[in-house]
Amino acid sequence: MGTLADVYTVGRTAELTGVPRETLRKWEQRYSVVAPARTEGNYRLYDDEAVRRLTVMRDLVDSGWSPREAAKRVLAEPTGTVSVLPDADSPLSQLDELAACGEDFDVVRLESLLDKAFAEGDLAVAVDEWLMPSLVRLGEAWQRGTVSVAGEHFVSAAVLRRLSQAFHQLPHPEDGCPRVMVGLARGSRHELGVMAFSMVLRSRGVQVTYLGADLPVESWVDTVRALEPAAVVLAVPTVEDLPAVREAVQAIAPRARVLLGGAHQGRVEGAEPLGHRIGEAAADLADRLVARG
Ligand code: B12
Repeated sequence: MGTLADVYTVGRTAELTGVPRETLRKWEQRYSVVAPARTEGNYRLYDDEAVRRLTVMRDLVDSGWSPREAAKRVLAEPTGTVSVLPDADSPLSQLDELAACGEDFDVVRLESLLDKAFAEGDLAVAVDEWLMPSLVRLGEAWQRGTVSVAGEHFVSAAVLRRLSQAFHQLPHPEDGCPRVMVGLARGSRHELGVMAFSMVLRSRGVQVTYLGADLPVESWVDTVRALEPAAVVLAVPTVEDLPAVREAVQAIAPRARVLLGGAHQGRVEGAEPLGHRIGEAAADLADRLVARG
């Protein structure tokens, strides 16, 4: 993150989330999913975190949840993850620790926190129950101003290092295993979700060709042609990523199956949404591909 987040009017928020204005007001008044600030003229102003929450809420409602249940889920854990955690002493139950490291720049504490979380057994559980909710808290701390831009970069860089290390250390899947290409569209830099997804996918016996952030559409197409993967996975972490992801999906879909993750995954036609739980989605895709292969 660089500068402070933008704010949006109710009309713009309706456009960004695909939720009609009336419904936005209802979700605020009945379920308190968001608490928009007001202008002097009493117009509502929504911030980026509100847009993200409303988008996750809309996805849950679209997939059959009642608004009441969806709101409870979004409020319990803003990522839409379930907050049933192992036990109080486990690092997995300490969701504010990661953000706290962004305040004191203590690299020893940060790296040992990451090591402990990933040593707790199932990688998919560590990602869904701890890493992703902790990253949301980090974003909120940045928005409140308790974590600086440098603090947020310090933490997210360490997370990327740790995920990359875990990925690297996993055994290579055998020849003939299904191959999946994973990365982000042009201009898109929120890499931690796709990297975590790649790590879990590889741990389940899939050959992952990880292409990283900010890949131009022409490179996606050329590489899909050359490698003929069983599937291609991208993410839509912010609303600003939508045009580039839509362009990439249109170009790739005639050649390969495209699947999407990230908060705004439900807003792209021609691709299959993977849901909001990275570990579960990766394990599920691996099962589907390995069973077929
Ligand atoms: C770390 C971080 C960064 C780092 C990223 C480092 C890296 N190497 O990845 C850096 C510093 C680069 C960064 C930059 C920016 N950031 Co930033 N960032 C974050 C932060 C704190 C965590 C991001 C993250 O990894 N989230 C992962 C999960 C937690 O997020 P998610 O997208 O909601 O996804 C959920 C699911 O869909 C699923 N999921 C995610 N990915 C995938 C992938 C697959 C395959 C699957 C199945 C599921 C899945 O997991 C999540 C949990 O359920 C978030 C806070 C937040 N709430 O996310 C802000 C946040 C995403 N950033 C934000 C902003 C505004 C920016 C900047 C525009 C700031 C600026 N002015 O420069 C730039 C844009 C960069 C760009 N061009 O893309 C906003 C985005 C709001 C919006 N517009 O939609 C957020 C939400 C902060 C906020 N609360 O306002 N950022």
